[in-house]
Amino acid sequence: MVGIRALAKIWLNGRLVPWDEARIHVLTHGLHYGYSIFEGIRCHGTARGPAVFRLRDHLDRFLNSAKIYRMQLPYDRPALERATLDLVRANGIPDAYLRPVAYSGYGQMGLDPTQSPVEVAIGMWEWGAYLGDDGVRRGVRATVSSWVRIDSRMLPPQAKCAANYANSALAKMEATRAGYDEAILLNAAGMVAEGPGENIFRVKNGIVSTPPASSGILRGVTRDSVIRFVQDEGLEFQRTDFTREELFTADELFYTGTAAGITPIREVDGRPIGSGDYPVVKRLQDRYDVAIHGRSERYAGWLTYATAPGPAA
Ligand code: PPE
Repeated sequence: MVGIRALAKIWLNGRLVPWDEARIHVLTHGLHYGYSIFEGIRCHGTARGPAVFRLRDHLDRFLNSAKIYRMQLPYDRPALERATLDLVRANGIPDAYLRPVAYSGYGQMGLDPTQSPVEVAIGMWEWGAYLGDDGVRRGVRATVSSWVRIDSRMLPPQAKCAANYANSALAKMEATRAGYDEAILLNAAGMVAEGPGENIFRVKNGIVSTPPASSGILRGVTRDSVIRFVQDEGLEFQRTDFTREELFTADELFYTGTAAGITPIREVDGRPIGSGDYPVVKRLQDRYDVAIHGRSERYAGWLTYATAPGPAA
């Protein structure tokens, strides 16, 4: 089952290579021990050509993930920015998902990853809404997972490390096998943390809230954008923990993420959320749409255009 359509190129260790040639050895160290960090970034068609959304912020998080894991990346942020834009241009697809990944490569086995070379790649493919277009419009059905979100005493949740996603995959499979669309994970203190691949927000009596970074979440770039949209909409915002029962009693709940965009949650464990229409979510979705497609000066600083720079004026 191949879910992704091959594009022309992948960026691998400093070069654009044909899609089918971006291969690795089965004894790649990171494959065995999860020592791999990654990012998820989107690029969208705009009136000025493809634009990558918040490229710098994603790459900063990538570099921070590397730092946390003592991974020496052979490329700095400007080099990774150039590589990303080269890849977008080479593939000629305006709307796509970009996946920078760095991992301990083929060299040594055993737990110390620093004995193997660090490999860096950027993949790109067309990826629709993570939880479906219908989910974005009508909301998804969520369940509170029996799996507890990892916390920073076990694995640093703010490093986007492949190992964290074993926890996410368990929660995701549990949810979908039980007939739900997505999971909600609580942290070790029993408070709401996030989805397996999304942050979560709650709206109650006009106040929008989301768990703080200290609740053991990935500090999402979309979460950060949404906080700005909430403020620009003149809505009250709080970074605060909430409990499972506060999910049930919310007026609106929604997931945010690069893959998921802004996706409302229509039901949690069989309890319908709010009235079933999403007035706040819709306002935030509209702002997000305007921002990613370069239709507002207000958010112009978040876009990096992939079009080749013109001749100096
Ligand atoms: N929490 C987790 C655990 C997470 O993986 C993501 C992104 C977020 C929150 C939202 O972060 P941000 O994308 O910066 O707003 N999940 C990525 C990977 C999804 C996948 O299945 O692969 C993503 O959305 O790109």
